[in-house]
Amino acid sequence: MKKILVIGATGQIGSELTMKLRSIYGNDAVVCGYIKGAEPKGVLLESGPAAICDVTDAACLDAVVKKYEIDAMFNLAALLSVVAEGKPQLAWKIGVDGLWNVLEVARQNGCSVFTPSSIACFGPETPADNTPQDTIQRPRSIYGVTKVTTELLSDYYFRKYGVDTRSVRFPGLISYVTPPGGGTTDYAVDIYYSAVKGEKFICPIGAGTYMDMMYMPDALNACVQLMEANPDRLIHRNSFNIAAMSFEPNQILAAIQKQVPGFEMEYQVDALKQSIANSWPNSLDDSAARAEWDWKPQFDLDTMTTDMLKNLRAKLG
Ligand code: VAH
Repeated sequence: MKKILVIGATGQIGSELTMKLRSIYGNDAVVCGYIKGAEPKGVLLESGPAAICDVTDAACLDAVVKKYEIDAMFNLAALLSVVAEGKPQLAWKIGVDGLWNVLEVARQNGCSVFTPSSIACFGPETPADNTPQDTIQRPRSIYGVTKVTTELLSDYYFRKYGVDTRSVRFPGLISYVTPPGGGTTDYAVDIYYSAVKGEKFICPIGAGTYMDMMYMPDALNACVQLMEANPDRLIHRNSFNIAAMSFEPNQILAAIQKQVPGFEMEYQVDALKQSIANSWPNSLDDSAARAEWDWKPQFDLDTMTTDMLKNLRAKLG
């Protein structure tokens, strides 16, 4: 990768991925792609080039790719699971129609493409524990439906046109930098904010509900490592299971209480979030990613908790 476009660069993943890519490839090598109303600010704006880049506008996308001589695109444009349930057609328009534009522009301009999938691509018929790399995918959420389509369309463009498409199935991502935007796993970020603010946390996900989670630094490493992997080693492409930890709300509460004595939580289950979470796996088998491109997470629940609390205390003063 020499000249990179991050589409959705001001979102939860994009804002940190853009800065990580700039630290590796150089500030001017990474273009921050954004849409009106979600303009970059601060260091994201000041540290390198930025361009309006709406995945639903193929001509706009093509012009940006040509202007900056882009050879790799990270397509992070999507509505997350809870928001998507309220706007299913928009979720499809951004997630799938938008992907068609990204893949066509990539085909015409010789770009590689990373479009993340999610554990949301699985459904209740999928084996829930140690979910296999290759297994049934019958998601119940529209977000999951767009993610399965993302995987199939990205593999199609690789097989039919030779477009270098790669991706991972992200679990819930936890970060102190940019708050999450409307996902089922957002509780695992919000709980840290409550702990640092000294507030009781109201948990919308029921006790005993396991979901795969990952600290953002590991997720960002996965993006770069996979896109830099030797293509001859790749048996899979779209999309790799990756895993770091799996926990239920009482376990993240206990991990925080070890460092914030007296921190309390109360359950007020959100029916929509709970129904989505119930349809997702409890844990994933990520042996294919480990074998094909040496995936290995660095953070577990305790080390993530230490780092989250330290950085949130600094951020929130
Ligand atoms: C969501 N954070 O909750 C996203 C993610 C696996 C979860 O895709 O919708």
